[in-house]
Amino acid sequence: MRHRATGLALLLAAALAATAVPAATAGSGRADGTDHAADDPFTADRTNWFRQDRFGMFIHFGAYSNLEGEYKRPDGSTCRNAEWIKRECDIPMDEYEKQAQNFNPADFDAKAIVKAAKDAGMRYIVITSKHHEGYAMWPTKVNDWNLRDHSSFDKNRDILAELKKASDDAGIKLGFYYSIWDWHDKDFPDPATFPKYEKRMYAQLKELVDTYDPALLWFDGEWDTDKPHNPWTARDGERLESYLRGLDPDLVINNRVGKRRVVDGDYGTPEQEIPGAPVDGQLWESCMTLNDHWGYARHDQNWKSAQTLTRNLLATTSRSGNYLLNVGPDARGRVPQPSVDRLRQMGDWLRTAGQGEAVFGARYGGLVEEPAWGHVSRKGDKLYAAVTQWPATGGSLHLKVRTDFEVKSARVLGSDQKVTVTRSGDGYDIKPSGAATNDTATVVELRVDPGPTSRPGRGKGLKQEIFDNENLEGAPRITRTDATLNHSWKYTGSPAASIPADRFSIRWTGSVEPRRSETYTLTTVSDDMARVWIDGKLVIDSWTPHEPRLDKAEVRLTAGRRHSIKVEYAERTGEAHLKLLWSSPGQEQQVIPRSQLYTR
Ligand code: FHN
Repeated sequence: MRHRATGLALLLAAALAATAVPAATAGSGRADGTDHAADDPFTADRTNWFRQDRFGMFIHFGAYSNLEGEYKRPDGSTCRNAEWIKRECDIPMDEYEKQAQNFNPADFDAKAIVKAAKDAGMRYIVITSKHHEGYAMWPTKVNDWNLRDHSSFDKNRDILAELKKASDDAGIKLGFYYSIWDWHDKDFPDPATFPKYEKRMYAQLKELVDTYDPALLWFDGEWDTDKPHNPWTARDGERLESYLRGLDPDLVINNRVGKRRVVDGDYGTPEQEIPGAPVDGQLWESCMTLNDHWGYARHDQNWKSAQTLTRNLLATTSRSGNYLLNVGPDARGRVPQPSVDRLRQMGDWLRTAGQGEAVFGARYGGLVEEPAWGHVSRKGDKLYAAVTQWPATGGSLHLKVRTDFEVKSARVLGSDQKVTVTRSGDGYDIKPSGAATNDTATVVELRVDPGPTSRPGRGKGLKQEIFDNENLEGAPRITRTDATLNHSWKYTGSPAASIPADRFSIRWTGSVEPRRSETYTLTTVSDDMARVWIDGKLVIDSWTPHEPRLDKAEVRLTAGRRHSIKVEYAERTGEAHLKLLWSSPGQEQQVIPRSQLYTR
């Protein structure tokens, strides 16, 4: 846990941070030997809360909220939008600033908001600290375009501090959304002056980290766009991510810190959609609105039903994702009652008969294919089949297996009805004897024996040979043991101080020992080139130079047996990344751990 700056320390920190010079503007020197892959987000203690909590509240709240989704143009016409209203309704900046001067969210009640989140079963909150409009929702020292200095709000209040205290008191994690894209800062659009904006952005982020100790930073506004032009690059993202990890190594950071790619940050951020299967190569979180707008829009009463929202949460969990569901407080800071009502209904379902076990701490079912009649998540030796289409009387539910496992027992949460489970064709038939318990999803809990998993190995890693050329030519410059293939050298890093950031190559050799006998999916995340052999067979061939990308192969492995492995990698110029992950029906996705890798 980080210390929290107060008073004078905060002022000093802001002054120091304002002079913080992002590495790039300090010269283009290469930091050879730097590897930005601090850990494996799939297994790191740092990300454990994120992988267990599954369900969070997004809050879009800013000066745009003061307009409540509607702007009357001088010609008398009405323009509707929410957090994009300034841009989409072409509101002149001076007029936008004038309306913000009247902003007074006096009814913002952090305790009530945190209660609404808890009532929903939400475990973390992410609030917009600064959206594209550039308006800071905390008393930043960096400029006066903020809720303290430019509003009619009580100048003794700090809503982020109020939310931080309420969240801490309730045992809920707090994160901040921060938009890189800034419509207000005059230095933003021009690449020549962008570094001045960047310094201010770094200073603001340091204020947020030092003052409120957030668990997570949710970046946005990273994409190539105009009006105003957005100069942000992947290299800018590398610098920012590195700076933030230096401020707080515990931070969880999303992939929009860079350019929303599999190599940026800790997790992917699909928006208004739920991926149809587990996402390869990165953790992920789907963010979604309750109606059709992120910011408050008085006219938008198109609320999703609690049934839909709860089923979305079940779908997300069953694919090892998180669900970040948004509320947009109005001009007075109040969360709309239809939002509060739906969130409470979701929480009621989660609290009933232990149905929340299918979500909290649960993940991709793995052992079975996802059925058409619902979603299957796994937690230890339990599978939770959340049934959204209950069978007709006498009917059964079929589960297609992905590996051999045994069902030891089955029960319906919240009902004492008998459930029979029988082997049938390519899987199991689940036959309940009674009715569904509710109209959202009835959960059948299956206690399973997932089959033999051998003890962790005693491996120390693979033999690694590093060449100071891109063709694996000549004698290796460095030969050593590499514990895991989990590397993000990015633009400025390299495998060792003696190896330049460009034009190097690596060969890893040895053996890999699986803990289960089943079909494994090997996944590489690479830039520029990579290829993998297992037992002498080329299974991944991505030997054409490429941007960061994923490649996968399925290989049958036998528990306890050491399968020979060879991995080759080459970096030409630009970014450099190489990760090797595996997953199987009984093994959740992770960077292949050191214990299962041997130098011979
Ligand atoms: O432009 C923003 C939008 O206003 C909202 O904040 C969403 C939420 O993730 N993100 C951007 C659109 O992708």
